[in-house]
Amino acid sequence: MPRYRGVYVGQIRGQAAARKREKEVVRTSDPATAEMLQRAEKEGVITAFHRYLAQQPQCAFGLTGICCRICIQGPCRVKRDEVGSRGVCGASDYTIVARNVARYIAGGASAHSDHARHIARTLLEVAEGRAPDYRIADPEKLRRVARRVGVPTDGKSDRDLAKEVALRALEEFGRAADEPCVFLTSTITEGRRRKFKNCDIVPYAIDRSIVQVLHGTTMGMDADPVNIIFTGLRAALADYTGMHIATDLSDVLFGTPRPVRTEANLGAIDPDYVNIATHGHNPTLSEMVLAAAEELKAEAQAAGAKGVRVVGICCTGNELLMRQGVPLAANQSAQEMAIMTGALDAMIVDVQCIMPAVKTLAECYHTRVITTHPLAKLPASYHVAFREEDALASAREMVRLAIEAYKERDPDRVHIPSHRVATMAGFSLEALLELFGNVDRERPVRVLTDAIREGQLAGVCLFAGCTNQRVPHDTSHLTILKTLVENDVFCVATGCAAGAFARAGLATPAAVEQYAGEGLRRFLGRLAEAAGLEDGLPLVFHMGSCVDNTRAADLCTAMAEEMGVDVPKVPFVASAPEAMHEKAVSIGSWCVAMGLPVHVGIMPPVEGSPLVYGILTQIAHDVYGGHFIFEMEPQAAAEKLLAALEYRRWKLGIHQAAAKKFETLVAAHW
Ligand code: SF4
Ligand code: MSK
Repeated sequence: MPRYRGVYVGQIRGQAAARKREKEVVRTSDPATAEMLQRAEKEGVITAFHRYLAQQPQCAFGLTGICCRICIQGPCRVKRDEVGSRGVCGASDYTIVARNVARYIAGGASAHSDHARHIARTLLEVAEGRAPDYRIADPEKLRRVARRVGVPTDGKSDRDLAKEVALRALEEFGRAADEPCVFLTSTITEGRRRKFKNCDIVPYAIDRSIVQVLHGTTMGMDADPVNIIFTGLRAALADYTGMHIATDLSDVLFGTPRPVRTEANLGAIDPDYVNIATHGHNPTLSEMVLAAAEELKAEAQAAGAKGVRVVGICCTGNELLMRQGVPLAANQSAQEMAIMTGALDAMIVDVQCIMPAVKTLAECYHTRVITTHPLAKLPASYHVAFREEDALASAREMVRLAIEAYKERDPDRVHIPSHRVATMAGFSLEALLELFGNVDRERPVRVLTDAIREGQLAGVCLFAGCTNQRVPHDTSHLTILKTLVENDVFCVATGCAAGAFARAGLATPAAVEQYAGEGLRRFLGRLAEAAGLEDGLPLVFHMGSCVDNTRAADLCTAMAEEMGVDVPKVPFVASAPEAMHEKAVSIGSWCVAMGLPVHVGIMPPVEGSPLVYGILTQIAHDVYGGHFIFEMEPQAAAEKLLAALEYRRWKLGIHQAAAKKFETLVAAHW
């Protein structure tokens, strides 16, 4: 068995596929989005699908990462066909590409961790009695998190403990001492702790790790691509730390998700109701909007509606879907379609992935776009400053703006696609372990690892990530998922990838019948039977928003510990078929550092440097046991992911046999 199977080693494929992309506007697998795009064409409405085409051809220097704008002697471009071509300061292709990648990671880490800081500060305010509209919804999780991060729990009230945990979390952002971030070190294997220490990529403080990237990549600093990437990986692990804080403390405040059944897609918008879409990422806002919507039902009825209906877009949609069963209307690329239904009365946004275009588009309808965060305002939109101390009052103000807008709705302009499918969600790690625990209460993860060892399952794949106009919307997600499940891979998903599966009806038991291979079908059937679920389980398990990827990382860590190996030996892969955001670069990078093969279905701007390309696809594997697989063609990507799983299963078998034969665990280490 070769070290790699497939052709991805050292292969630079160029942007040929991207250049040959289809030129038509309707580039989506989602029937609701397709219907709205056809309508857009008819009505002359401009969407991201149009703007992407208008941007073509995009600059080849930018696409391959060899454009530097770090100082104002630039922009400098390295010309690939000119030997010795350098930036004005002498920076070569590998320095420029590596610096750009590291800055992507820092951008992603800043977004996730600032989100986390917001949640931690909210928990502190709750503990100190300054945010009366919130409560500690999961005190058990609070105690579990406290014990994990070294906060003694005995004899403490929930509020006292919440205060200590919130302060411990806030310490992670700006600790002065050189002590590792505990939300990282308490959730990874011993092997990973050692590896990160030996490679000197342990973050001591989140903010500091991000600053180190910005400092190390400013003009006249680090020119060594390996060192730059390692500095970037430290920020990526800081990103992981922030994400873990965000997920842990959101569960404490709003409840740890449990399985829910609901529906998804644009058809969830109901013309008889005042419709509000919450869009962005942070549950501190969307949970309050949902509460205010229920409270103001009578006011909506007085305005002639049946009530107020909340739907979700992007990841705050995933948060509400996971905990409250609120229907998910759209993912990132389809956010404008919700406004185009003509029945959306307000879009309430907080942070990240909100296209500035939504405000422009809303001008053509009656929709109120309401911004809420000091860092994310849209010119000429409504702004209601959201403060935790009077959260419900702020949320009521927003819902009332929606009710006012409803009165201006033009029924002749309402066009809601009928597509609306059943979906299941709410599979936090705790919920998954409970499911496995019905088969083996003592060692729940063993149910999964045994199924892999016995050949019933081929491994686990985490689908993470966004949607990206460079490829047809949702298409790569669906193609790769269908191929993997047919080959008995247990699949979990987060973010807009999970949104794609939900809206395509794949997060359902019916999809298991249609697409799952024999082994996966038997595995899911056994779990459903043990849990007494007559309707069965979904084909793919929705684990939350993009900030919740640490739930899946924790599953992988639990598998490694159950199997007695480090992560690089676990048959676990990750795929971001339509990666878009800086956050996706950051997540992919920490997944690689954790030891996972990570497929990315959009070529990031790294091809300008064969050296950096090699670091990401090969050297990373030598050092961390994880590496990137850049593959734009979804069927080929699925085959490469299957090959990576097969390789790990094969290697695991050899090591386990050697460990047994020679009675040594030496072989268990990477
Ligand atoms: Fe050009 Fe160097 Fe300035 Fe970058 S840092 S813009 S390569 S002079
Ligand atoms: S919203 S970061 S497009 S997953 Fe989280 Fe979706 Fe990616 Fe934004």
